[in-house]
Amino acid sequence: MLQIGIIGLPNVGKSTLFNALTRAHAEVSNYPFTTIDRNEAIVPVRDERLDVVAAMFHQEKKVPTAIKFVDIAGLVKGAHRGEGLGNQFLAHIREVDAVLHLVRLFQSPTVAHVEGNIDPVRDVETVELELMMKDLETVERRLEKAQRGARVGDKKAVEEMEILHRIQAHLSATQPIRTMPTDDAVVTLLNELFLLTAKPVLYCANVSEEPSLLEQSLLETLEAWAQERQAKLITISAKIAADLAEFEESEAQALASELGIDQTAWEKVVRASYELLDVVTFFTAVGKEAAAWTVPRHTPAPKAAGKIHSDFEAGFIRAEVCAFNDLVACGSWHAAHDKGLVRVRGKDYLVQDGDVIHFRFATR
Ligand SMILES: Nc1nc2c(ncn2[C@@H]2O[C@H](COP(=O)(O)OP(=O)(O)OP(=O)(O)O)[C@@H](O)[C@H]2O)c(=O)[nH]1
Ligand SMILES: [Mg+2]
Repeated sequence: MLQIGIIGLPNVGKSTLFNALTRAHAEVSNYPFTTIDRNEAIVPVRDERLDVVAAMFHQEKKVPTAIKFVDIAGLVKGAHRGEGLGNQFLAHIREVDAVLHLVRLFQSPTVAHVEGNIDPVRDVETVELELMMKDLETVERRLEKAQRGARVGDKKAVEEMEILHRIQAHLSATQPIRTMPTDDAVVTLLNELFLLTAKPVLYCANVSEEPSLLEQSLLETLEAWAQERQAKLITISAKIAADLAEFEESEAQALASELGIDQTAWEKVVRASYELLDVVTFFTAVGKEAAAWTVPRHTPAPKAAGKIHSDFEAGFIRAEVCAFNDLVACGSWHAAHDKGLVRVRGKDYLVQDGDVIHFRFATR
């Protein structure tokens, strides 16, 4: 399951957004460090294609894919040294697949800003710097270990030191790891280090219901900042989203369109996260169950089958695949089959978004 961690300075609306996305009821208040322990919630991803697949195969049960959101405690300057809530919770960031970095733009006299005023670029850089400092610490600790190895003639340790120095230099130049040029050796080591700034990031500006001119210009500055870094940035109003989440889904949708909101915060976040993580969705229809699955783009068919059951991967024989659009155009699997649109694919086939797949496998 995809895990997305919401990070940012205290009081920027992380728990508000978390509640809006998950319809959970995490504590929200106008003082910093309201969230101490992380909040977690799993939310199914609505995908109309799953409804179509289920109807086509007359399945009663629909199993959507899901995303786990984690609302993490606010980070302040000095967090890597234990300022604020200490640095324990930085570990929560290690466990997620992607980070949603929430930045405050909304103005409110009743909600204090830890730095005294609203300055989104300064704020993202403050948080990012803390994560880089923490990563530097992790790298330096590993470097000490490698140095001890190198001293006693361990050749692998010498090679590792060279790579660690490269990683260290990158961080020291205040560059997050996600922007580092990598080769196989770097990737192997990075996989062991679980660095915080290696995570893909979605920046999310939390804007006012009615932004002032000042706020709009601050947003433009942040947009330029993100663009320079080829980073993804979306804008939402956590407050509106949370208010809407208090209503039943259909009511919320009606209200959203009345307010002229064409895409809800949920839709924006999910779409942007899928793009960021470069994942695709495929469908299966077996027995009484239609299911949607999320895998990284270019996942080979046996590995995708393994998402369903490890036996499927081990015993993989072939995949019978029909593109969702072809299936809809033909009206049934049978008709698609007659038209040659159900294709038999082998173990090298890379799963595409929207594939409807019937796996054939041998049981042992
Ligand atoms: N006007 C306005 N207020 C907001 C918005 N989002 C959050 N708030 C308010 O800001 C305050 C802080 O919100 P939280 O969601 O608790 O913030 P947080 O980032 O989780 O804070 P910590 O857990 O302390 O790190 C609350 O009083 C919210 O009602 C927004 O979009 N607009
Ligand atoms: Mg909170």
